[in-house]
Amino acid sequence: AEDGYDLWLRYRPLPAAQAPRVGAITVKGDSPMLQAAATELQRGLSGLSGTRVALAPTAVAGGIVVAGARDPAVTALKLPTAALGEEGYLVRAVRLSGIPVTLVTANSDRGLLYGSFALLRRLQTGSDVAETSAPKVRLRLLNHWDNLDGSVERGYAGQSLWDWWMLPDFADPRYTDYARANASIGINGTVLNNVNASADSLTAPYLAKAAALADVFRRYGIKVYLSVRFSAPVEIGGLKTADPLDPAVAAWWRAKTDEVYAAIPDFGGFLVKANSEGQPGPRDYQRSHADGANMLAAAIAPHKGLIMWRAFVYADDNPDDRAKQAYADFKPLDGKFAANVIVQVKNGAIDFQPREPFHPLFGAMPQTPLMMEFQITKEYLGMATHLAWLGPMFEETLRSDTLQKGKGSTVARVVDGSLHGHALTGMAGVANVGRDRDWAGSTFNQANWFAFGRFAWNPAADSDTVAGEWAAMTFGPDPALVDKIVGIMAGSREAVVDYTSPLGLTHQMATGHHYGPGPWVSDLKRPEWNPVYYARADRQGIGFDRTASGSNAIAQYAPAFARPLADPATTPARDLLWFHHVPWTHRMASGRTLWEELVTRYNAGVTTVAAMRRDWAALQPQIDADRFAKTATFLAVQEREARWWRDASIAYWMSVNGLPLPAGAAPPA
Ligand code: GCW
Repeated sequence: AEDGYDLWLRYRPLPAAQAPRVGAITVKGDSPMLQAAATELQRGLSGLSGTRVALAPTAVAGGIVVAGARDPAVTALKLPTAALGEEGYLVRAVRLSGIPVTLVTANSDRGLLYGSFALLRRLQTGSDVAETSAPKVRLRLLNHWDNLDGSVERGYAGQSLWDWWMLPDFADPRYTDYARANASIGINGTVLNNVNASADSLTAPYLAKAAALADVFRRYGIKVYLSVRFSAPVEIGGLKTADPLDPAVAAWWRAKTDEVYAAIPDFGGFLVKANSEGQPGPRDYQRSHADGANMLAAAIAPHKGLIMWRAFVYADDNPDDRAKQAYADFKPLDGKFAANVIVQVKNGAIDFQPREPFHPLFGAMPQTPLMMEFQITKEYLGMATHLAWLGPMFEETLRSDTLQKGKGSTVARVVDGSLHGHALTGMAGVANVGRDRDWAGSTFNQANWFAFGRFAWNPAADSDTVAGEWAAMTFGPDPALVDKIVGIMAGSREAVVDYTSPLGLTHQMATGHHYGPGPWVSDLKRPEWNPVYYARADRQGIGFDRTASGSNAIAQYAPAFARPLADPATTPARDLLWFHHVPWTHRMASGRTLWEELVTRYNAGVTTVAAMRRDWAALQPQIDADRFAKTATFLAVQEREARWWRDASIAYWMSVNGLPLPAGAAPPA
């Protein structure tokens, strides 16, 4: 039975006409990484062709050769390998010393591994094998919000993959499959533990466990990183303070960092959540985020390690508008961070909502490397059950033009470093994987993991293309089937926006677990925990005024970007209520009133999910029984809950505005 364990590395026999006919696989070199490449190619090609493909010491006509660009036979071909950099690859049909082969070449073993996976992907998707590619972003990392007790914060796919109890002695074979999946999409690092970090993760026993994981991941080109708790010197170091400017604190971190590197020589670095949601940080000692980051940066610099400092600050001294806080805290620190610090910024200024305008920090800190943080796990988008393909969300954010250096100053160009000339670049995705057989809680959630890797490799990637690749690898390369699956995926995130928080509404979900509607919630301790804080609905109107007459958050964007946002008429409808408080009678470009439009959007969300469900049902003959049934069940849940969201939200708005349900917009039963 298909249980989804294989993810997109599914390698089932292709139809005869498409099946690869490979003489043999020749991998020149025997480093652990090249052995991993050889094993993967053999497994993949044997699976896809339906016959066992042999490994051969020398090139065979019609075979596959994996060889570095400095191999004399490869050098003789004068291929454009210089442009591949350290991690890129080239796959091409060539004559190698006269023998016709498919060549995978690169400047490093890691590039050869990526090229091997790329070749398999091309075969799985029925594409021509020729491909030249290099990543545009240097750090392509998963962030696990995994706790040491095995629970996963905002995880919906079972317990943590990391069996801390059995580590370091027993390395579950699953760790290897995790590494294979990540390497296949170019992910080159993983932060093992939750940003709400336990200081214990830095104690000797846990460092040994992390080292055992690093030993498994290394041959797949994946470095290990840890989240650290800023007050660790107090909690596990016996110091009285964690003040970053206290020499004893700095000395403690230096010694601790040396200990980390003694256990894991190629350790990547630390990720820090400080002074946010109750976490300790430098502000506890009247020091700045830069003081904190730079102290850690100095400790790790001798090892060439990195500090990823999160800009998701959300502290008790929250100003008039939560959306403004990160910019207010970090913008003044531009240029003050050490060279091995990168500031990690969420895609939007609130918190991973179904839709947010891009975070105003992107493009606003030219002297500071900024990395993107996306959430792959669907905390606010229906967790495991709802089908929400995040490709369009990644694409929408990355293609947004900040206008900070004129037209074309896209978020993608901030993230890839080209806008302000930074070599230190990165993208982090909050992982959605756990111990479920299918890793991600649902088949379609696997697609979001895949998409994250593809967009981190190339922030200019195209969502539909990525969806097509994933669908072909996951369900087989029949173009008609792939088209239908891509069709189901394409509108799914917009549907979630529509049935939960249309037209720029945000943070309307129920308290704590964040599942299901809660627009009426108003009694939580902190104002910005309450949905009513975001919608600001009353008898006259709805929406959060972020123009000059309100919080003026729009002033945090480049003037050219902010200008149209000052007026509801020139604000995109999708962001209207994010930036404006408007009367229920406000006339939309569609000709409808805002109230009519809102109801129309809620209905559209439900209608789309119903259509997704019908389209999936029609695919039953083409999909294996188990994966078909689970998705069908989840889509039924999603349709029921889309109606719940819509009906509860509309009923609540009616209790506020006193308006009848718009004529002609009655929700379908
Ligand atoms: O989205 C919120 C989550 C918290 C999370 C926090 C963060 C890890 O609800 O669970 O904590 O963001 O990103 O730090």
